[in-house]
Amino acid sequence: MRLGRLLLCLFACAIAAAQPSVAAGSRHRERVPLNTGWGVRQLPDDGMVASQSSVPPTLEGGWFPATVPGDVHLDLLKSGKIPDPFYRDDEAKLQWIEKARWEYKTSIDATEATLAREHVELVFEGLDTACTIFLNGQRIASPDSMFQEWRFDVKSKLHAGSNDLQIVFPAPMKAAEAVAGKDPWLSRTHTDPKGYIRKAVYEFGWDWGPRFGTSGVYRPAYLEVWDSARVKDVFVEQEGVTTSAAHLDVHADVLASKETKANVSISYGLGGKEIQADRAVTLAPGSNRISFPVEIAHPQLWYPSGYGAQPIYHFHISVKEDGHELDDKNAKTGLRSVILRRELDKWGRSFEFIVNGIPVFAKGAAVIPFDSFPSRVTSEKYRRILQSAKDANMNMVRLWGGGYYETEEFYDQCDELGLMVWHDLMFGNNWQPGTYDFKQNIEREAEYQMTRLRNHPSIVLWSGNNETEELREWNGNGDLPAKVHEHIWEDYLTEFSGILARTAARVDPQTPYWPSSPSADYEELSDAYQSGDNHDWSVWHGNADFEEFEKRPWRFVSEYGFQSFPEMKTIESFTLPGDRTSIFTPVMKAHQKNGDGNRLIQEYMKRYFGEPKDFPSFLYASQVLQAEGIKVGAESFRRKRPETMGSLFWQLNDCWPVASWSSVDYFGRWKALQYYARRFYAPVLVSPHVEGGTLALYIVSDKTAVIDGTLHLRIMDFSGHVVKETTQRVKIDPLASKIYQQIPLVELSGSNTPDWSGLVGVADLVADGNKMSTNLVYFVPSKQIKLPQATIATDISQAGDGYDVTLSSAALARSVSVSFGELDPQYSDNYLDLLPGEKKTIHVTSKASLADLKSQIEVMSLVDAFSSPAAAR
Ligand code: BMA
Repeated sequence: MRLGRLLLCLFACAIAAAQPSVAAGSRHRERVPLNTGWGVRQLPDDGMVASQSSVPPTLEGGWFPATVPGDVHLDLLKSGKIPDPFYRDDEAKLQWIEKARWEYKTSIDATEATLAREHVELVFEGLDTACTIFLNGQRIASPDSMFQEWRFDVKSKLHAGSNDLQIVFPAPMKAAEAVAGKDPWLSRTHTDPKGYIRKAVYEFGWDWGPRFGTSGVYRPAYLEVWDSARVKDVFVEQEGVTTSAAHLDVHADVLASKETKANVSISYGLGGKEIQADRAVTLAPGSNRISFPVEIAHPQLWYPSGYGAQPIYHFHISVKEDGHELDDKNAKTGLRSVILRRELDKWGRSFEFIVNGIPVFAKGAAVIPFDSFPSRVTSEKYRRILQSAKDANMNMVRLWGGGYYETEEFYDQCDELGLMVWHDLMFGNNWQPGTYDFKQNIEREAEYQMTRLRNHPSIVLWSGNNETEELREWNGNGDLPAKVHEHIWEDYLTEFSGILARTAARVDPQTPYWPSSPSADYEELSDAYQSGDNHDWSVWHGNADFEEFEKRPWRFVSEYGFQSFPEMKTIESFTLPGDRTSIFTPVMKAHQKNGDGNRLIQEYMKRYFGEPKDFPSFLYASQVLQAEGIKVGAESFRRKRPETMGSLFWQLNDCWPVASWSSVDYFGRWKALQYYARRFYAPVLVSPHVEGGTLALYIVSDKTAVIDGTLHLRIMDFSGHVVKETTQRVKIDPLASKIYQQIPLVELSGSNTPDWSGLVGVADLVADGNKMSTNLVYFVPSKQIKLPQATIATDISQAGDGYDVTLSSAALARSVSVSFGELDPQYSDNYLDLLPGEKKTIHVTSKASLADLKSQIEVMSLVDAFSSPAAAR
């Protein structure tokens, strides 16, 4: 018996053993996971795409183990057939995988009990992407979207015992081109063929991500059996929610295969069981909606982080026939009201999220896929990144439109952490096809995803796409013949302001819909009239100075950014020593996906700081540069409240180890920007700003109540000599930004010929004895600041689950970073400014010994990164 067939039998036996079976005599809906015994092999390129072949491949052998959920890159890696795709420049060597055809195979052990059930359905929650499914050699279907559930009635195609399930994945681009080829407009619109299959576009490479066009069963697969009726969905529609009452409609969508006399019961509450009700119904064949009106007096409301708690109410629906439970389903949600307020005002039309009646200034960042290989993202990874967002005082993340719809785990954590989700639909930076099939496909996708996700209180906006409306102005579309351009635009409007907007209104009426990011909903804009959200790429892509952010009249900034390198430990994960001699080595450039990005970082470095003395210093200084740049933007946008009501910088996370705009790297290590974000997104921020020959001390408060505090200003030189000091009692307005003190510069220096390059302003805001915010301001451009050499003393002592590292310096030390060589602890803070003579303590969570920490501690401040103080200027 040839090896291939032997391997297959081995798989089959393993399956029979492993596959749980349907309980005999049960009438309850059941699932039989299909996540064991999978094999995968490469198929010869037959030049055909799967949808054209109605018979499964018959050739022998070539199988190796596969994991479901998973994908072919990870299966090849696990079988040692390829090196780590992220290592050095191996990405380029692995492009053959995307160009190959792959076949996945397992067998389904169908028991008598399974086949005795009225309905036996084969369900795939996520197939990446275009493929053909065969069961016992029979073609079942040819899915073409990774964003929909695929469910097939297979009862008649199964027989008792072992059944062969095969899935053939053609090369993704081949499949896409085959579909594109059928579009009569393609030759005129030149629409990118990859848009014709609904696959996460980042897999084809992005300006922060590698190209790994993978294939596989990337979400759970199972058999689902049921009788008479099953609960498709439970939707908790929030008709009206205030602090005094919540008016809900709990809809149970029940699919019945025949007329069924049933009893539907509901129980709900914070604990899920407090209140019960039930009703006798006659289910008609097909989909039935049974709705329970629910009134909750003085509900506990769900608030974004920083405004309150995130209580979750639980709901349970059960459907019984003759006392037998046919199916039951849980649902949970947080009670809140969300409005996207867009009202005319002196700046144009506002763009603000009103949650439970509170105008919330959105503070956050964009989230991209957590890994190049979606199926291997763990809940720990979600936790590390999303908890990092909350710990940095963020209250919103924007799920960017070039990735994929996330797992329940992601949204559950956002619900729990109070992170609002601006949810792009998965359309990124490309004109989309306008074919009838495509429009049907995306409507099904939106219906499925919005139904799946609508109970998550964290989702506060559905946004049609990323930067596709914006394409109208650039990307050469202007060169297309007017008729073609008009046709593309008509399709765009039909899809993003028609089909998807209507689907959102029908499926999730309480969540606002926005056609695109950025967009002004097609309003004419001018400097005097601003509306909608903006992607401000004047800095970085526009090569402008950071100060450019301060000139912007935006209503809501949903993207702006600057790049940096990750820290040495992350760089070491994909390089050899020889790769780490310069940021321009081939391997370092292979981990920079934004073209000449490394040169742009260097150019800004010279513009603001100078040339770092070596490779490690460049890494460090790039992070400080990024953090200082984004700080200018974030503080300016917050000072502009209520004209500006949102700041979401690009980007929070990485999908692999890379130089990028992220603030937290692929391994979850915080960059300087994340520590800065915690400060510039603080609930109450003192933001000193030099403007109009004065120093204006703004205080921005996201608090809902007035705060009594003390504003303390010291102007000092870099050895701590204070030349001017003021203290002022302040009553801080809630939910507002205001100047609380403004002093002409001439009054600040305490000298007629001040050397501003040697002075710093320190603003402290204290309330109830706590320092709410501290911020420094310089009076000359960064490059002219005469930073002194600073000797930083460290004292490490055991404390709690780690150590306290206390830092002090006789001279001002900017952006002091503490690290510990090979050790990889977590830090309560880092990249902080040390004022002369003032101690600062960082708590380090680590299991290492005190001796290890003492021997490996490394402290660097900005001046140290440059060969001499002058160089830091
Ligand atoms: C915007 C984003 C992303 C991109 C980023 C940086 O375009 O929407 O597509 O990665 O800028 O260039």
